[in-house]
Amino acid sequence: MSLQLFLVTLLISRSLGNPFCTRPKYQTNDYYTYEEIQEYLKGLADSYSSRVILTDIGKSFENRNLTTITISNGDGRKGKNVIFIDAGMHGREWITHTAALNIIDQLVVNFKKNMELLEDYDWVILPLVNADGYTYSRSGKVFTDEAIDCRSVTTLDHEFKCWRKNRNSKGNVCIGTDLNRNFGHGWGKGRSSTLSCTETYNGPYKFSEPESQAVQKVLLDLVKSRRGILYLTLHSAGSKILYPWGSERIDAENYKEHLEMAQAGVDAISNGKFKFPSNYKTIPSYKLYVAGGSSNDYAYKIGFALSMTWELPEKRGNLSFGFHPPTNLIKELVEETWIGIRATAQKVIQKYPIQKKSIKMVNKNS
Ligand code: 0X9
Ligand code: ZN
Repeated sequence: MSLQLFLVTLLISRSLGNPFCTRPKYQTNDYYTYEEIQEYLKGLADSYSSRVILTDIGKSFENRNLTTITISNGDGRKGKNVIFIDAGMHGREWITHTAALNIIDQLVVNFKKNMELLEDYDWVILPLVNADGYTYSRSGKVFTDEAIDCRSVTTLDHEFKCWRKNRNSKGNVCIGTDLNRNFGHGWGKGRSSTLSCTETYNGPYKFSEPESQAVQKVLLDLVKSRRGILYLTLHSAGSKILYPWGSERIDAENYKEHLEMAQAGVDAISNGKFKFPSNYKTIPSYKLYVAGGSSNDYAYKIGFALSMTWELPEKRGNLSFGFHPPTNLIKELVEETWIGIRATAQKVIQKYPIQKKSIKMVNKNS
C-alpha cells in the first residue's frame, strides 16, 4: 500500500469505523442474551472508537455490569444536548432491549444515513437496565415463539419468562423489586405495592436498588450539565407513548409539546413501509393508570424537557404476543420502533436546538 493510500484508508477508518477490525453485525433473528449484548457493545467500541464510548454506570444486584454506550459523530465538540434511552427495565420485555440495540446499530453502523441526528446531539443508551431480571426470565426452557399469557401463569417455564422485577433477594419474603416503582418521584402512589411478593413491589425505600440508582446517576449528571433534553424509556407491551405525569392526575406543563413530539413518531410509523403498522396511542401516563416511582416521572421532575415511555406493541395484525413477540417478527418490530423514534428525535432536535435548551427547566409540578 502506498503511503497516500494508507493515510486515506486510516482517515476513513477513523471517521466511519475501523475496516481492519471485524465490525460486529447486529442480528435480528433472535433475542440476545446479556453476554451477547455486552459483547456486541464491546465490538462496536473497538471498531468505532472515534464515535463510541462505553461506560459501566453501576452493577446489578447479582453483579452484572450495567453499561451505557455514548454515541457521537466524533467531531470532539463537548456540551452537546443529549437524548438518553434505556430499555429492559422489566425482565420479560425482551423486545425492548432488542429495539435499543437496533437504535444503536442505526446510529453507529448506519451512521452516514443518520448523521444529522448526531450533529448537535449525543445519544446515550443503556440497552439493558434489568440485567438480572432479564437473565432470569431467559433461564427456563428455550424460547419457542409461543404466546404466553403472563396474567395467568401455570408452568415454571412461563414463570421464568414472565419475570418482571429485579432479583434483589435481601431482607424480604419474596425476591425482586419493580424498578419502575422505585424511582424518587411520587414513590408509593397509585398502582404500586409495599408487599415484596407482588409484581409492583416498590422496594423498601426510594432508590433502594442498584439498577435504579445507576439510571438515577446518569439522569442527574445529564441534568446538572444541562445537556439532558429527551429521556426515552422503552417498555412493552401495549402500543402507547406515555408522558408525565404518571403519579398523579395532572398534565405536564408542556404536555402539548410531548404530544407533538410523540405524534411525529406515530405518524412516521403509520406512514412507514409496514403492512400492519402498530397503532400507537399517545396519552399521559396517568390515563393508563396512576403509578408513582417511575423513571419517566423522575426524569421529567429533575429537569429533562421531555420524558416518554414507549410501550412497544403487544400484537401485529391479528396476532397477539404480549411480552414475547415471535422471533420472526423481531426485525420488523425493531425497524418500526426506529422509524418512530427517529421521527420523534428529529422533531425534538428542531424544537430544542443547542442554544435554546434553558427554556423549559423551570416551574415544574412536584
Ligand atoms: O407499569 C409500568 O411500569 C409500565 N407498563 S409495563 O407494562 N411496561 O409494566 C407503564 C408505566 C407508565 N406509568 C404510569 N402509568 N404511571
Ligand atoms: Zn415495562
